[in-house]
Amino acid sequence: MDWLSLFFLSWLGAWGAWAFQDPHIVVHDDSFVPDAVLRVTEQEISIGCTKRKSAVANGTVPGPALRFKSGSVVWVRVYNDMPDHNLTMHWHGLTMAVAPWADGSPRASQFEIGALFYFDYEINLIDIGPGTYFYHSHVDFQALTVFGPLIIEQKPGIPPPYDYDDEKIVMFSDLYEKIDEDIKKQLTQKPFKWTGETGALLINGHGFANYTHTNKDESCSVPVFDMEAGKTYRFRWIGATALSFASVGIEEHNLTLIEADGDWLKAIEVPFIQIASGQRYSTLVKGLSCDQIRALDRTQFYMQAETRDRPTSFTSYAILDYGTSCDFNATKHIDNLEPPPTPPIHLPPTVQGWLDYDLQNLTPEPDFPTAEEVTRTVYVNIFQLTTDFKTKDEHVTWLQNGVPWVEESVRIPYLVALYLNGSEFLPNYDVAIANGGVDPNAKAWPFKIGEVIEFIFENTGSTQGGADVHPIHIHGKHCFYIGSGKGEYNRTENELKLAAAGHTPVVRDSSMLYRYSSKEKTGVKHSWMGWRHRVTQAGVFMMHCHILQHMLMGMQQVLVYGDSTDLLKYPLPLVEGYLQFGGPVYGTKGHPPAIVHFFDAEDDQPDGQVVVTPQGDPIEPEGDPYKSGNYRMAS
Ligand SMILES: *[C@@H]1O[C@H](CO)[C@@H](O)[C@H](O)[C@H]1NC(C)=O
Ligand SMILES: *[C@@H]1O[C@H](CO)[C@@H](O)[C@H](O)[C@H]1NC(C)=O
Ligand SMILES: *[C@@H]1O[C@H](CO)[C@@H](O)[C@H](O)[C@H]1NC(C)=O
Ligand SMILES: *[C@@H]1O[C@H](CO)[C@@H](O)[C@H](O)[C@H]1NC(C)=O
Ligand SMILES: *[C@@H]1O[C@H](CO)[C@@H](O)[C@H](O)[C@H]1NC(C)=O
Ligand SMILES: *[C@@H]1O[C@H](CO)[C@@H](O)[C@H](O)[C@H]1NC(C)=O
Ligand SMILES: *[C@@H]1O[C@H](CO)[C@@H](O)[C@H](O)[C@H]1NC(C)=O
Ligand SMILES: [Cu+2]
Repeated sequence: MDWLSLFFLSWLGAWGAWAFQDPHIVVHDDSFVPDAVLRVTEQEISIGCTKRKSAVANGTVPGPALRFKSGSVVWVRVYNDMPDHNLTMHWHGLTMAVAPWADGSPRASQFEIGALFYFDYEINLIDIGPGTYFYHSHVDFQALTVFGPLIIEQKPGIPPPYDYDDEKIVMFSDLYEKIDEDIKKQLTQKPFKWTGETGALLINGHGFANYTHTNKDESCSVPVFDMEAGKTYRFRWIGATALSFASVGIEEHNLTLIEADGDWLKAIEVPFIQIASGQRYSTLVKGLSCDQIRALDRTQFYMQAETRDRPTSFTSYAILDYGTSCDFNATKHIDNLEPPPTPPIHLPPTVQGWLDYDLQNLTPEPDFPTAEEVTRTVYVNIFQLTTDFKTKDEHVTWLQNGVPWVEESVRIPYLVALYLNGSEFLPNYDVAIANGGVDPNAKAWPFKIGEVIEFIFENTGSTQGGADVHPIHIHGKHCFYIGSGKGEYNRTENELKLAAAGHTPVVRDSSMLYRYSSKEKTGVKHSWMGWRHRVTQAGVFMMHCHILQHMLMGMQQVLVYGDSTDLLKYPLPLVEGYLQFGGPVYGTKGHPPAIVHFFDAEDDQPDGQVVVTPQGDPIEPEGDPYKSGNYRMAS
């Protein structure tokens, strides 16, 4: 037994299991076994009949599904096996559950995982209920291809509130022929060049791209979902698209919505759903009976998905196949090697405000803030600015109250910078209040713990007189969705709608800012979407449009919750490993990471070698934490 283990044992003896309640550093040597591993590589892969050099998780699009049980603490090891690119993994919808530097939002809370490093993400599911989530890279345009389902399952022994026999995952994504680097360059350099429309609306990585087909392989097909007559299925729908907003329906089958963004819903039967990038739904799909199948003389049915609110609409398909489950051979048979010649179902155009005031959680969240309780309304004015239109210097950016944010906006992640130099790096609260909520120097949006916030996103006519749609996603706490509408937000009017609905608004992490036409006068408020929530937990979180192109063009916000006392709650010696790109918390060949276990106390004992629980004092912020200088920008 080496000295470290001896030290560890005596330390354990002295402190007992209680010692684990404090965060402590553990070296993740060979004795540490993560709950799941993802390896991200860059390779030439075939998607939707098209060969493309892509970043991929475990070699496939989508990456493998991760399944964890509600009530546990899990570790996911993510290897960046790409020699030339940074990486992070974001646990979409689960931010409040991840350790302080494990959300995967680059330069907001943490550094990227450098090339050929790996990072162990700690996810605390103790208080997270079962639901549908996904993981994706948050660097550059990588989320086009680096993503996969993340399913939180029921706690052992607790049945779900709805009965179903089996489940299917339907994950939507987009496709471009151009590689990520070119897309980023064209969107951010002068002159601006738009990516163009998606080349496909892929379902679980399958489909037929709108490109000259360069490759015929298994992905070049209509995906098939095997069904059994009379069984009820839970379909988990995941919007992992870069750009596409889709309407989806299934021939001869209705859908019963039972979950949105990880929370159970009161069941609502619908003929189709609309799903935007970042959103998730579950629906029950009741399998047809053998009598129905015989009467229809079919055992196969199309699922059809169509993109919306773009200049062109892309249609894609999947097949629900009952096979021989009825001992009946239909005379009609469809082939999955090509799409149907004509779309079999009619899906309506975008329904703006789809189910806005109808969705309700099965168990309403108890702390919905009423209009009277709101302490601050933050109007987020969203505006697309074009400069030097049609010249060699043309540049297009998305501004939130005049401020764009991209990864390159800052050199050091805010939460790292705060530890390095205390409150110098906090956005200035007074400056922000005077500027619609954002400190333009820090490029961040400060909030005090205890504030009750109403976010109103305002979609305004662009420089060129256009209006777009934006699926807004918030890391951190999910928000109460108070609705959306045309023109300007009118609280009086909306309160009447909420009252008429007669129930607590649904909780979401991704909601759609709709448009009502593609044209709008420059600067005119075209439409709005609203969220409310209480600021309870300190941290640095992101809020952004989930359209990857828009993100690269500046449509991201950094939210700083809490003052420096709230934020700097761990002693410096404990967290020093996070404060440097490629620092000790990042593993690489021959160097196992030495990383903080924040949540083990609530779960079983970890593997790995406990090194020491640093006993340093928390960092004392100097002076008034809100009156302290500006965040230094990247030079
Ligand atoms: C990903 O691939 C690695 C090996 O390359 C494997 O160990 C791991 O289990 C895979 N992850 C999942 C979730 O299947
Ligand atoms: C990776 O991230 C680090 C730290 O933010 C940054 O300095 C570096 O330029 C990035 N590398 C690439 C290839 O983007
Ligand atoms: C779907 O629901 C509609 C409206 O409730 C109903 O008219 C229709 O018969 C249902 N279709 C199926 C296949 O259940
Ligand atoms: C497919 O590509 C062609 C040629 O680039 C384009 O004209 C058409 O609009 C595209 N279709 C869709 C649905 O985007
Ligand atoms: C259906 O077709 C298969 C293969 O041709 C055949 O073996 C089977 O007997 C048929 N079943 C019925 C119920 O006709
Ligand atoms: C911290 O801030 C002070 C005052 O602005 C500056 O002089 C110093 O260099 C900073 N230190 C670090 C480590 O950034
Ligand atoms: C808001 O709506 C109320 C009720 O419809 C109306 O009386 C009021 O004039 C509206 N306010 C604005 C600023 O339009
Ligand atoms: Cu957007």
